[in-house]
Amino acid sequence: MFTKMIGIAFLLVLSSFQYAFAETERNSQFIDQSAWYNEKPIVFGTLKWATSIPGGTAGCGDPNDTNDKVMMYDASVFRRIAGSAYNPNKIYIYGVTALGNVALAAWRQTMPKESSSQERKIRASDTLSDWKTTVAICFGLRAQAYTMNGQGMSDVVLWYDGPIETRTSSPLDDGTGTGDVMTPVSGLSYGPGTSLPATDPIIANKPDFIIDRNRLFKDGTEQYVFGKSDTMCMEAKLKNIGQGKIDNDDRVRTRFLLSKGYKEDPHGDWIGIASFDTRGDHVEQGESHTETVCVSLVDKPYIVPGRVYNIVTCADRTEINNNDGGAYQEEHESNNCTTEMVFEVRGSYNFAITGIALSHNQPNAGDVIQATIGVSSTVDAPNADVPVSVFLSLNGDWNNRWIVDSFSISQQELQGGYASRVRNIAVPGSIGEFTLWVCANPNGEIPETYGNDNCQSVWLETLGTSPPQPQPLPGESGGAIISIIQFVL
Ligand SMILES: [Ca+2]
Ligand SMILES: [Ca+2]
Ligand SMILES: [Ca+2]
Repeated sequence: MFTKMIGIAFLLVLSSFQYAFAETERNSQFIDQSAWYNEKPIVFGTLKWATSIPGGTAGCGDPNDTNDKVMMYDASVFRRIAGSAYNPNKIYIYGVTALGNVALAAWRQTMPKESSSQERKIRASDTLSDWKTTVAICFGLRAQAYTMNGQGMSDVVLWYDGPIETRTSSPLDDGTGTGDVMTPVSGLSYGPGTSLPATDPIIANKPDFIIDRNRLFKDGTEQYVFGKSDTMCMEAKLKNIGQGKIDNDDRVRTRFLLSKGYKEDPHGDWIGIASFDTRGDHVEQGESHTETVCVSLVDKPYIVPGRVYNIVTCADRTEINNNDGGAYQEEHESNNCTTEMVFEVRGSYNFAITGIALSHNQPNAGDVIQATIGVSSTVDAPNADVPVSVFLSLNGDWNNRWIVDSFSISQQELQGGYASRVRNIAVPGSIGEFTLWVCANPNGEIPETYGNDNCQSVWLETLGTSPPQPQPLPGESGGAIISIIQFVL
């Protein structure tokens, strides 16, 4: 059965595309894999059910096929920032982490072979040259199986390799220095900070410390996307560009100062995340000294998954706040800090239905019964409300289920890792044996680390010959089913 379903999904992929493409230039429905290097814009994708995409086949063919998913990428970001220089052949796909690379390689194996080259290429359902393109790439049953239901796909990005006409600060930040962005739409602004020119008058023949370069690393690779469980390494290149020096045994302190969002916070809100000291004889006139400091993000309670942060690195920074020029007078004090080094800390989420208890397993046809539903949230606390859907089907036939209730559990309710709800469910008006399914995050809108625990089911039999009319409960109106009890353990 499973093999047959895979075959069907695969054929649908084949039949839903046009095969004409140019010989010399890449067809704008193909996306090649290529390594991303920093400061090129990237776009993250979202895994959705193919049938949840309005108005289209969404790249997996049959709109009635409820088993296929698609990865959605907002490729219009590239067009907007590249302006008239935009070239869809400059869009590439890349796994930004090892897990992403594995998922991408597995996913690629499910793509049809091109007859000319016997090469497997990533096909998108929409042409990349459109102005408002959201690219959908099929994620059929085989891809789901190969990638453990999409594990790692949140680390597969599209990136743009062409010249950029305009570059602005993030539209998500108002520039007031209090930006706290929950969900960045792209990695456009992630990357290292740079040194700033001096703005104060020179005091001659003093040392002049600057941070010539600062970068972030994970496992020895420069990067700006981390998981909460990662170790983040901060590198700074301290340089003395002045005519003077400090004593050999004296030490100059460099601090990494953390803010929320894309822009530095008011300096009173800065958090010193790390620092290092450098001996004077390592930064004599013209010399530089590079140091790397690593921190475990798990140990930093102020780092919350699902958010963007930035680090400003400052030389001769004895105090986190009110530094007053630090320990040493320099030719310039105004050039000691870098611009913002922006990075994202990704959350890892897993939701599961932990139990379903029905008030009656054998109600009369047409009755309203109560279902008590337990939902768990493990790994990181969710940064969005978690949708839950309740389905019924005849005799456990998942493919012919219908939805009877849906609701959300707020992220606040799930902070403690578990929430429970009692829902009123109107059972079918006909007599028969049914299965009641409850699924958390049923459309995969929040990428999860594990997808095989999201649904549970219970058996339900309707009895009787003359079904009573469902009685509205207090607060119920228009036939809507409402929650009557909610609590968090
Ligand atoms: Ca300086
Ligand atoms: Ca100073
Ligand atoms: Ca799950």
